[in-house]
This record gives sequence, structure tokens and C-alpha cells, in this order.
Amino acid sequence: MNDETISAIRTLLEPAQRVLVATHTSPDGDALGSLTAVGQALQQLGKTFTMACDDGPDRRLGYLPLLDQLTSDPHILGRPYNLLIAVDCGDETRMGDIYLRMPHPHPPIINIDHHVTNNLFGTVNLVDGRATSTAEILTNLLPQLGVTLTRDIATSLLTGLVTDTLGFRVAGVTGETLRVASRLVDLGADLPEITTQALVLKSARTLQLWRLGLNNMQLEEGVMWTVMKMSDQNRIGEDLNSSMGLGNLLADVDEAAMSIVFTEKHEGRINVSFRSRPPVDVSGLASEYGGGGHRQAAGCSVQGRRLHELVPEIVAKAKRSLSASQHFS
Ligand SMILES: [Mn+2]
Repeated sequence: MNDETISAIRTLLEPAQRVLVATHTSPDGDALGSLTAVGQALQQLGKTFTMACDDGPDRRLGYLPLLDQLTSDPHILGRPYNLLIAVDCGDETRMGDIYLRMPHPHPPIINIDHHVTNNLFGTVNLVDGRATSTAEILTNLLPQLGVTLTRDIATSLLTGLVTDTLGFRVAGVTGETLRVASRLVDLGADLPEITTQALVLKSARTLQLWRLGLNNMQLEEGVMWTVMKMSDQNRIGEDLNSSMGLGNLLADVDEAAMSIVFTEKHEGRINVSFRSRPPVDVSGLASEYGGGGHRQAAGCSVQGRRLHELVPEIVAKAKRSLSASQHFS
């Protein structure tokens, strides 16, 4: 985090009275933890702000401070903003309609993120691909903007760290990650409670969906994949916002080097979620289809392709990438 970037952020933030804070569609714990941490920071600084996300939160994240102020209402875009702060978005389209429908001219953008594929869409970009989460970057940034880290802000930030690191056990977790987490625990954030609520608990429906996904799973040449058809999701009575951890479960299989979950969505859209263990890098595969993410967790959303064509095409590419890198033979 260099001084030039910090002072550029201060220059944009100090005069801004009306701030829009936004995060990506299908928000995870890091997205909403970071969003509510920034909201609380702006509140402390006396700014007028709106926290926006196209999709509503998972109810298990309902404990996040200020989350009740989150809005998906497109009318908020009718108001004038002096500044947009985007958190946890690898590119501007990840914000969905919030960005696409924003009237021109757009306000300046502060882009705070940790995706290695970030396209630096901001007026100022605070992007660190080595950080485990956007929340980790914010833990270091906020005090430099004059914000006091309260217990509530620490709760939001620790939620981001815990969820993106799957409880501090993924590649990329360093002593620095643990030091940041320990500061947040010292401030009063409840690590076991956050881990249970944000990471461990899941609904019975989620397991019913996993069962359908596990029924369809296939393993060939180190690639473990499954397809969540719309008809299966309808049977459970729930359409999936994400693979809800199924991809992580499949990538934990010893015989697999990577997992792919294909989820059929409305209007001919197919979401594809990739997971791997080091050293296998799946971010390139997701980027090839207009998505992005991290080395070991990435995704894309493909429009206008049929499942029976797309699945074999991507699986074949995944197998080729494994054999080319000799991570699986
Ligand atoms: Mn993140």
C-alpha cells in the first residue's frame, strides 16, 4: 500500500459528501464485510452514503453491522454522488446494474480489491493480489484515513478474512494475515461465532442441492466436475446464487487437481465456478470466458451457450491445462 495511493484516496474522499459504496452481485462474506466496514467508516467520518448491491444478503450474514441499510433499489442511482467506492470487484461489470445503469457522467471511482485479474477500472486503484481478502486491505487502509476501528467494524472485517480464507487455511494465508486477524480479535470481533455463522452453517436445502450435484459428479484426468441443472434447482425449490461451497468440496478430493461446477441460470446463462489446490491456477480458464478471480478460486458467467456444448468444451480445456502444466499426469 504505497503513500501515493493513500493520498490519492484522501484527495477524493475528503471533499466527497455523497458516497455510493458498491460490491459485486451474489455477494459473499468478503463483499458484504467490506461493504459494511466502509459504510461504518463513512458514518464515522460524517459522510452521507448509500451501500448498494444488486443481490440481497445471505441471511446468515444478517449479524453484520449496518447490513439493514443495504439496498438493491435502482432508484438510488437517481441521486447525485461525488464518489463511488467499489469493494471486492475484479472489474466494473461485477457490480451489475449498479454500474451499468449509473447515469453519466460517472463520479470518480476508488477501486479496492484483491483479485489478481483486476482490470484497474478505478480513478484510484488500491489493488493487492497478495491480500487474502478485500477486508484485509481495508484493515490497513481505514486507520490511515482517520477511522477508528471499532468492535463493529472489526466484526465486518473479520467476516471478510474468515470467509475468503475458508477459516485461514487457503494458500496465500501468511503471518501478516494472522496478525491482521489478531488485531481484529483484540478489538472484540468474535472469531468462533463469525466462523460458525459466516462459514460453517448451511441450510438443509443446500445439502439437498449438494446431493444432486454429487449424483452428477464426474472425475477424469484430475478434473472433477458437476452440473446443477435448472430442473434440479427447481425440485429443491431454490435457485442457486453460487455453488454454495460444493466446488470447494469437490476440489478437496485427493484424486482431483481442480473442480468445476456448472450452474444453469435463467435466460440462457450458465455460471461456471472453478476451484483448485496449489499450484494449479484456474484464474486463466475463468478469464478466457470473460470472468476472473483468484489462482485457486475463480468463476465466469456464460450467456447464449448450451450446457451440452459448454461442459465438454471447458472440461477439455481444463484437462489440457493440467497436462500442459504437468500438475496431473
Ligand atoms: Mn474477496
